[in-house]
Amino acid sequence: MGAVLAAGLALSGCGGDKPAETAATETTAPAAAAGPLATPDEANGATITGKVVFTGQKPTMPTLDMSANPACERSHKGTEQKSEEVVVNPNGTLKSVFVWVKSGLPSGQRWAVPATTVSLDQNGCMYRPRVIGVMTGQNFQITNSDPTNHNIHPQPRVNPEWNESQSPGQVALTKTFARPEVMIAVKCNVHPWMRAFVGVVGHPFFAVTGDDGTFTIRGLPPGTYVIQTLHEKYGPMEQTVTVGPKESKAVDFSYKG
Ligand SMILES: [Cu+2]
Repeated sequence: MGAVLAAGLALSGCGGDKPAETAATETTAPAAAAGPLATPDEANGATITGKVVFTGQKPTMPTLDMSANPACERSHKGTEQKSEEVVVNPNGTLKSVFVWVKSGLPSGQRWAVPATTVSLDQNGCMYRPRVIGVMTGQNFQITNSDPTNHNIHPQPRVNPEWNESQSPGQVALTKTFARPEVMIAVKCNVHPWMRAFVGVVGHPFFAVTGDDGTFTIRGLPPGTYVIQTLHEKYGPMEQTVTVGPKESKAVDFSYKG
């Protein structure tokens, strides 16, 4: 797919009447030199599943004080919004853990960017969800469901920093990050309690734990992989796992808190 795209660009750029120049452009194009883009092999690839267990004393999260912004406070209709820095699910697992293949993929392999757009909403003056994963170059879309202004301010170390405000009902912002970076913290300049995290990976093998604390990574080539989990408070954990074609293996992680 990448080679086709590169050839198309080379042809349109040269007008079609200079074949020698076209050929030279194709062979020097980085996309052509790096080989075709791969996609996860859902039919014959391996699957790594697991859950992230929390074994420690469940921490008490503070109630967020939204009184400085009545629109935010009203959106919770009198119920308390706790900090979501740590969310232990009812089944004893940990929510919002980023899980990714840290190493072990074939070196030099380039991966197609998933066509899906990842959503990050501002709702009740909270980022929903708190943690998202995107591949380098993959679109993610930021929406504002609140009747108040927000200011989205990612604080990357490797990618360029930006900061944009978004008013109620404003059209969604569509963004990408070009370079791998796990994780990028996102804050809101208006509401200091708002926090999100974006894991940017150079391939499509990542997941985020939800309300059941599980994750599934599908379509991996056979190989030996380092799987890393990352939690914003409890940090990283790693395990190594070897999978064959069509093989499915479970790898559970356990945070003590
Ligand atoms: Cu905000």
